[in-house]
Amino acid sequence: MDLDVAVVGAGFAGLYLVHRLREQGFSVKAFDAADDVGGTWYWNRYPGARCDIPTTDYTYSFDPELEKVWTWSEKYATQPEILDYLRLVADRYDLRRDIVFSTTIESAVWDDAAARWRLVTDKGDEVVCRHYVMASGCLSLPKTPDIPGANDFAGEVYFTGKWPHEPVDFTGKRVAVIGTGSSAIQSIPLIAEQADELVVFQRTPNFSIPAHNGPPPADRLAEIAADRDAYREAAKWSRGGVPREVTTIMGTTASPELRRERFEAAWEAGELFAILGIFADQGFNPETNEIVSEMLREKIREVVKDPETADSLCPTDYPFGTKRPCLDTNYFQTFNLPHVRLVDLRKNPIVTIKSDGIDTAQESFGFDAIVFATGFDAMTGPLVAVDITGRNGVTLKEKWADGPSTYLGLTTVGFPNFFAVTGPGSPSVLSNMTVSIEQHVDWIADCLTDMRNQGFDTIEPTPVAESGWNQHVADCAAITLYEKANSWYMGANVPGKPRVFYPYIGGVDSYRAACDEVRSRGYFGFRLSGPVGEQVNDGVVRRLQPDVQLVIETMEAMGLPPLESLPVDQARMFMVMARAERPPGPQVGEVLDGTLPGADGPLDYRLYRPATPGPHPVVVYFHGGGWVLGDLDSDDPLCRDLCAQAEAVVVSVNYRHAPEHRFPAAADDAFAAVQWVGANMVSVGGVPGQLVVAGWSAGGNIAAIACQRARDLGGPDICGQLLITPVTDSDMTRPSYVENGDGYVLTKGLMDWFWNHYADPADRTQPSAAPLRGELRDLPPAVIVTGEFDPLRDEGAAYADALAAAGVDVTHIRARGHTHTSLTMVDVVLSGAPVRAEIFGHLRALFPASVPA
Ligand code: NA7
Repeated sequence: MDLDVAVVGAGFAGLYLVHRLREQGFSVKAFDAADDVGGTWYWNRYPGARCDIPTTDYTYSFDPELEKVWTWSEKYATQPEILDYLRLVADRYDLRRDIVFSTTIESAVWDDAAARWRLVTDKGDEVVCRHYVMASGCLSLPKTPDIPGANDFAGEVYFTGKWPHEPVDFTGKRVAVIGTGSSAIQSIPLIAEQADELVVFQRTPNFSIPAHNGPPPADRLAEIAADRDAYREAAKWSRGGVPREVTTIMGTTASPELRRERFEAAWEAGELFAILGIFADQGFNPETNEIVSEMLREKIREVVKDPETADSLCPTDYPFGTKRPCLDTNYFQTFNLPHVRLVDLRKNPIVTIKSDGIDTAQESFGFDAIVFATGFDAMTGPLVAVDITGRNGVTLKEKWADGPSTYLGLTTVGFPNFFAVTGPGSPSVLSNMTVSIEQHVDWIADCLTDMRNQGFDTIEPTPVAESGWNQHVADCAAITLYEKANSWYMGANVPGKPRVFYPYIGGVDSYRAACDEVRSRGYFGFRLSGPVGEQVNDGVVRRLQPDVQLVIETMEAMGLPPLESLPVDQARMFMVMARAERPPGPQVGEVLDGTLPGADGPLDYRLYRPATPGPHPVVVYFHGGGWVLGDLDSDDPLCRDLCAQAEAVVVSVNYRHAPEHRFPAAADDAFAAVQWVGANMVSVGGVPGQLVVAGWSAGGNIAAIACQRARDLGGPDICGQLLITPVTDSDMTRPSYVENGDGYVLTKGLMDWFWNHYADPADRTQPSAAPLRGELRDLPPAVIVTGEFDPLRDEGAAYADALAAAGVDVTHIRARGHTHTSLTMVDVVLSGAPVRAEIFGHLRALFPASVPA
């Protein structure tokens, strides 16, 4: 067999691949170990098996006519109904003639000379193909039982993921169910209806909400009927693959009444995306997550009568949503039945399975049947189960020994013309699978068609693109709570599996945009070759931190006028309005407002004192805002964070602003303030000798200048300077101005506006405006922070380099994926938190050890 494309799997993905690729004129065959279509829905025939996305959405959308000939009977259809649907699809598009059933692909080797894959089946047949697509599903390789004695049981053994085709009857039997994941939670109530005795062995309790199953919701059906195309399109551009309004309500700031109202509404909806999206911050903020978790636990306690059982069934050691929540029908109620028991393996672990039952540490149980509902080697398991050898003889299993590495979750370096549908690093299991599958299949079909049209026959991602994507996938996960759970999303359910976050949490919408962009930029990040030669458009498709990107997109969507187009008073008003809803920043011990003498009259300051007993080191801080905007409130959350994390008294000074007070008023005030604090260290609660001068942006500019003046004009002694994305020069021709001059909040136009308000062109090259042009020897040790997407990046870096060249001790922190402003957005841009922790760690190191009195 010599094919254009060989596909592994005949489930949702494989079926659509065969259809789509055949339509595009490719020769294609799919191979499946089963004797019929269905994939997941072929194997998972356990009692109660249903989808957990409403079936109105868990459906193909590629053909409107198909939607007319099929009607789902329930909100969450059963496995037999979904399998019937897939059989209908196979018949309707005559797919079976290109599917080879009862056949497993055991190995695949890339033949570089022929630019083809050579596959071998379990029957020993060879299949040669140009492209090889694994459409083998994310949850298709059941986990091998990792319990001692698992093979010794002489009674009936069942795996939920490989359930027999003939009916199983538990009537009159003593049955064990091991596991309390989705499969167990769906099957337990039905097994309990038959069994004489049912014992559920639970390692980790799961959150579950009632599915409220029944006919498909009328409102959803009406919405689809009204405009099917718009509905399906909205699904494609939604976060999870089901159209939903995304809330901006934060759990921490919502009133108790609003929290309850939103929770009960989601509970009534009985949908995963509803319960996972009650509050905007529940997936990020542990406090909000705990609010939701506790309401869910209350529901469990309301149902389960035995308090000890209820207690065991309440998850307490991972945030809600970080293990996939379940939908159930009478799951918790089942534990009130007299013949059903829960064994909490944390209190009473399994010692061994034996021929006639299970021994735990405290008890011996006899059983007639054991049901293993122990889950899957998820996502990577089915891919590395095939012996896939790429270029240079490296297998996929070897390459992924420390965790998967993909470009877009679709492709991987070293494996040309190899594609994985819903692979690791794609939204896959975190999304409505059918929407993600269609998107992947369409992308692959478009890609192969483009290649054929353009005369390429091989495609492979570049190492740069792949490592960039891996980084982006990790960045997206890092700001969520997912990494706190021992879930199969983290590979934690399979002993020895690398602990990384396997799927992509950035959203179906963002993901689709990235894939579309890759294609529209000439297969950006891919190497293509063929008779026409070679094409490489190398690069990283997503370099901004995901939350920074979200902030930028949100601001763009608001269509705000550029600040530089506004008169100064309106720009200031806008800044005040923009911060109305922002989180307040961390608690500190005390906040006091006062005045200190500036260069030309009193200046307001705000003092933040840590909660710990003083005295403390002192940081004099100058806010950002281009010498024109900003005040004591503008940088308040950042000052709190600085105070709390560096355990320092922070004196934030409101210097005079331009255009009312032009150059060098701000710099003069900054130096006066530093002198005053230096002279009043003890009275502000500071340790003499432990004074750091700090600032952000224009505040970093005047902080740097104050350090130069203190050196030249007799003090005070300054032990360090912290300059966060500072203005150090007036030269706007450096590459970062070209690369980042537009689109990253602080623009070149805005910087022009600031400079014009602040200083005459002739003054801008003086060291009091451009500290980079000053004398740099004998300055205090510096921590300098630059943002990758900041127009000021290169002048900040130039200052770090110049200080180092002048013999000053410098730590330069390059904030990857950050802009000029993003690090200051405390509790909004969560990816800034680890960077600030690093900054404040270095800041603490600037303080000399205090001399005991
Ligand atoms: P899951 O969700 O992985 O659940 C498997 C369950 O089995 C889970 O409770 C596991 O506990 C438990 N388990 C696994 N190994 C053991 C051992 N050795 N001892 C005791 N208990 C064990 O798989 P499902 O099939 O239920 O659901 C998979 C997905 O399909 C689901 O998320 C939906 O998307 C549909 P653990 O939590 O690992 O401690």
